[in-house]
Amino acid sequence: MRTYIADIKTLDDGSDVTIKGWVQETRKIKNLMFIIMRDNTGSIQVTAKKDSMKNYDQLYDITRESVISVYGTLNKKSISKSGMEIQGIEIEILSIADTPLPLGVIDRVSADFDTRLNNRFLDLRKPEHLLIFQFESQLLFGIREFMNKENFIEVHTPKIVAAATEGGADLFRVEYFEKNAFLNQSPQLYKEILIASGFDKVFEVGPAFRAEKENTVRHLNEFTSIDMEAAFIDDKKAMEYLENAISYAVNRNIDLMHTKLEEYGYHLEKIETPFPRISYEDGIKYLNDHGLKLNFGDDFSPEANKILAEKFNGFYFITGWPSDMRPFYTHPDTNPALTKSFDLQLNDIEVTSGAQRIHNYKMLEDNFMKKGLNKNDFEFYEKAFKFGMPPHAGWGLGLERLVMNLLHLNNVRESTLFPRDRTRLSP
Ligand code: AMO
Repeated sequence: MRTYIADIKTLDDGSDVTIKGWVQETRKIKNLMFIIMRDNTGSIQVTAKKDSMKNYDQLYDITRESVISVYGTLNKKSISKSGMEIQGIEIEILSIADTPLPLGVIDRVSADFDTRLNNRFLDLRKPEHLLIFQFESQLLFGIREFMNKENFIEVHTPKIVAAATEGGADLFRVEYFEKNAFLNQSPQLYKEILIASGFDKVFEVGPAFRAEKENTVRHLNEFTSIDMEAAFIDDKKAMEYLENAISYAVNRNIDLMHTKLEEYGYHLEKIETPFPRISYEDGIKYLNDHGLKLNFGDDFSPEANKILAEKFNGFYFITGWPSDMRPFYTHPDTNPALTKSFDLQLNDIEVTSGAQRIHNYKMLEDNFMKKGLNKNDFEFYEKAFKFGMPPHAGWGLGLERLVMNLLHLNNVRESTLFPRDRTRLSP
């Protein structure tokens, strides 16, 4: 029976245990060796004595990052750092690591990012990097739990599609037998079709593809989008679902993982709702009062977002974006120059976009015209609006950006296992 290293502390002194993992470091004194061994829950010292171990000579030459299985006795009165060690009885070598390692797992000096990503399997063995993805996994579990309690149906929509969702320029083309197809930029059109299908409340967690040429610390060409769409709600209710889902999941993660996060230098504070809201127009005014020169219709530059981040310090919504700045499916406000839309920012980075959508067929047709889109390209989508489409609203939340910001990482690639960016397609 295997014991995980983190669980060893719950066992009694003198218990027999079997642990499995990687050789992190060795120290040798001829007839005695100390192995610091690591699994994905922690590390512990193992002692091996020549006179009691058949394969001691092989073990003596073991390389860092080799994989072993240790059967031994727990000593809780050890003078090692953790006050515990395993006195090895049998140590099986399962896999020998080559030397030199392309990347050190416990080296203090950090390698450059490209070397790390080229050897991502080793980079991810670092406990502080593994923790990012343990955090992400739990966060997603919390969001799913919240959505489930709210009666959302989790769905999976196609990723090979026939139409651009979020604008024609940023599409990856794929050959689809005799036809041209694209990798989907967002499940937008499909989640709306499911509203016409009477699903009422849907959410999806899946990949989204953007052929954006930007090479910044917040852009990926493939990211994970958490999307939701619900019938008979407006933009305000969609914002409530969003802030409640995020605060539920983040606060749950803090309860679960606080000690471990602090141990590795990730500081998080519990989140309170409602998040502050500022309208686009008030945002422009505020920024102009703080030295910028912005006009109605201008996007918020990174500098503008920094100024707003200082004001709000955490999550905040920017609501009521101009129609010209939002996609064709966005519902106009009473003033048709504005929309019933919002972005959720975390500090100076956008993590979510959302809106109430157009549900009136005629209004949708007009908007295709206004935005210069060919309605024939959207026939499969538009059809769903002709035969009974409820009012609806929703949002799309970028998982990697959310995790990056929550953990104060300085690059979205840190919260992506195998990032796809302008120059990287491998591993
Ligand atoms: P939008 O295009 O704003 O909206 O995307 C929603 C969220 O997805 C994340 N995101 C990205 N993350 C990493 N790299 C990228 N290149 C990237 N592009 C987007 C961001 C962003 O806030 N259909 C709408 C959503 C909706 O209205 O439901 C949409 O896709 O966190």
